[in-house]
Amino acid sequence: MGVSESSLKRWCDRGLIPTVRTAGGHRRLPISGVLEFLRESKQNLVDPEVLGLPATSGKSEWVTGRGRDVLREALLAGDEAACRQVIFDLWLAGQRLSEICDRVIAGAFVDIGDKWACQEAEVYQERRACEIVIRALHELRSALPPGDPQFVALGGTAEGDQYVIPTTAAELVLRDSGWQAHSLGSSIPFASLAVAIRAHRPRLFWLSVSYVADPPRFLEEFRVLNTAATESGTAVAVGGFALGESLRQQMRHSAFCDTMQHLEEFAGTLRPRS
Ligand code: B12
Repeated sequence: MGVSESSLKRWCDRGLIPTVRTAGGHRRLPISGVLEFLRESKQNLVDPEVLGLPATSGKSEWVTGRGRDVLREALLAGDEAACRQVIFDLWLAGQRLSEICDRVIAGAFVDIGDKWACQEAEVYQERRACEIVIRALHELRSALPPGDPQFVALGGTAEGDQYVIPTTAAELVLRDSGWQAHSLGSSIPFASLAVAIRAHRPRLFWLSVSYVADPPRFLEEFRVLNTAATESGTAVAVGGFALGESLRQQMRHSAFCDTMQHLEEFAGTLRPRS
């Protein structure tokens, strides 16, 4: 952080940074607590590598709009360090993860998808971009606290839907709100999702829907999931760009959310933020 040892000790002793004392009396600082402090106090992280984080530009004045453009160009160029830098800079500057996912990451991918459709981007560039973002999201995950075991959330995508980024984003956004959230992954049969709900009885289940091959079959199988959720006292949130108006109208569910920010708000009604 580039501050003196005495300032750091003072902040620890005032409880601003969570501290664990070792048997020998040394202060030990969990990384998630240090990061939370940095985000709230708007302190700059001078040397992120010390915390095992990607190098940041040191800029805390990033705005999400510019972040989308910078991320898109870095993703297309395959510049992984620059991609991680944008995402981490925004996060350390105190942006909600939901906003980073909705406005920066999803925005950059809309642009990449459009370029692909216009043959201005190669398939390999799109696939590489997915790999890079997934790695960055996993890296962020390890920097977040594990979440409240009283509030477990599970989610994923249904069979045939190969999209990994949105379900990974939902996991992170819920973790950022204090949930113990786990993405089960992509392309999972509805029957198996129902088994997971019955086995773990989560408070919340999210289904991310980016691809539906056969809408009538999707609707029929979704009922299996819904029955398991009702019996387990699980709220269901569905979202994703493949859920058009007509599909939505035929789905009985607890909440339809368009964005990660909506998911965060809905989750907040089940678990008010302390
Ligand atoms: C990456 C990608 C792929 C990759 C995914 C790889 C992976 N491992 O994840 C792969 C290669 C699998 C793929 C395949 C296909 N793709 Co594709 N793909 C994309 C791309 C470029 C990005 C999608 C993405 O991950 N975005 C990032 C996430 C974070 O954003 P998001 O999905 O929009 O999610 C946001 C919201 O929808 C919402 N949300 C999403 N889920 C949920 C869930 C909940 C609970 C909540 C609350 C909110 C929420 O919040 C998110 C954040 O804001 C899009 C372009 C685009 N416009 O999005 C095309 C795009 C979606 N693909 C498209 C197509 C055509 C296909 C294929 C049919 C191509 C083909 N002919 O094979 C296949 C179908 C695959 C399948 N069976 O699933 C078209 C769809 C056109 C349409 N409207 O139908 C697009 C729009 C490209 C284009 N411009 O034409 N694709």
